[in-house]
Amino acid sequence: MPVQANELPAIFESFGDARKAGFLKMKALKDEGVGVVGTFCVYTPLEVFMAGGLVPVGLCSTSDETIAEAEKTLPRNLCPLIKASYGFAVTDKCPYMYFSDLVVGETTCDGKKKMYELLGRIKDVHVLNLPQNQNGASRLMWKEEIKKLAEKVEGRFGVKISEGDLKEAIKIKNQERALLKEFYELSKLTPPPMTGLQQLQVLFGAQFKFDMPAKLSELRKTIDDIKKSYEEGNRPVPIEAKRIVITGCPIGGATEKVVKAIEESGGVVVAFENCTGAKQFDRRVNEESDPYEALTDHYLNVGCSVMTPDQNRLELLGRLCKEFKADGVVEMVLQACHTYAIETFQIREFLNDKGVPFISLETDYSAGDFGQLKTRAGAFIETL
Ligand code: BJ8
Repeated sequence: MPVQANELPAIFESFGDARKAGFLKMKALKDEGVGVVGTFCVYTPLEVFMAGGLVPVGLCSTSDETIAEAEKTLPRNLCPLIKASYGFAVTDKCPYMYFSDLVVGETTCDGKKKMYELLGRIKDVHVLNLPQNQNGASRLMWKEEIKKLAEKVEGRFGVKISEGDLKEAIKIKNQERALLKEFYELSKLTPPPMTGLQQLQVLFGAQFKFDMPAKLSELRKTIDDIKKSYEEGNRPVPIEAKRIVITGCPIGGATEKVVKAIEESGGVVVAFENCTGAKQFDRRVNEESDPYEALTDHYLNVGCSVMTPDQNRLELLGRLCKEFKADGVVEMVLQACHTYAIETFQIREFLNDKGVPFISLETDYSAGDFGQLKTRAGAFIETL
């Protein structure tokens, strides 16, 4: 039986609309003279911008609208996230890119770092030199990169970033992490109190709410409302729905189709291991130690296939499968994403050992393969 996405609509509405509604709010912030920094990756230490009184915003594009334009410059056989992000920059169609005074990229995958060279011709781009592993020497290098970023921000925006400012920013960002974690952990319940699409609306939408105190209280209210509704007996998801954990490339916008395909085939997504979900909010930054040390440890330890080896992704995925009582794991790999596509082998092996069924689905930002995704997701769920 498909899960009901129409329960509790009001609770999720404001997050579902957040990306669009945020355009005007960002314009108002710009009019007030607030500096904006666009970012692409979960390795980027957002606290540095917050400490400088700036507003960070995620720029990863999630629609295929500008891919044709991007392909005039970039090769066709490239990850859609990279093509779309570049496409929105050259066409000026993404207000967040347009409003960004500084764009911060990172040397994660080869496609992104080469794209940033071209992006640097149209925007002020600063690239963080992200190490490829998480050992001691890499740690020293990453700490230097974070310090250099703070210097860049100070110079670019004429602000001073003290250790006290950083500590304050860490505290505030940790509050957001804790609330988002408390929110998605509601889906540990059987049946979960929300569909995966509803969970995704909040996780994805939260990044486009720029008034932090208002966002924190809205998240608190969302959690309390969901709990209350569940206690009153509302069950938007049937108990027999198969519990799925999603892993792989970032999900949102066009790739929501993968969640839809699962949830229209008798499954329910209970957790997102990827960058849209737990990978961002599972851990908190240490508030006691030196802020640069704390940020270095926190961000370098993000589990992503761009790291070699990538032990931390396995650790988080294994934990989520256990805690959310997963019946199966679905991986989404974006076309031409080599690091995730290769790592599929290790993920399958890891989950096989644990006895957790697994399927990997490759897709892009087009709508054309929805039928195929649904057939494959449906066949997988039938076996669970
Ligand atoms: S921490 S997942 S945001 S790198 S999908 S552009 S890897 S070819 S998005 Fe990512 Fe940071 Fe990792 Fe998260 Fe390249 Fe792959 Fe495209 Fe990717």
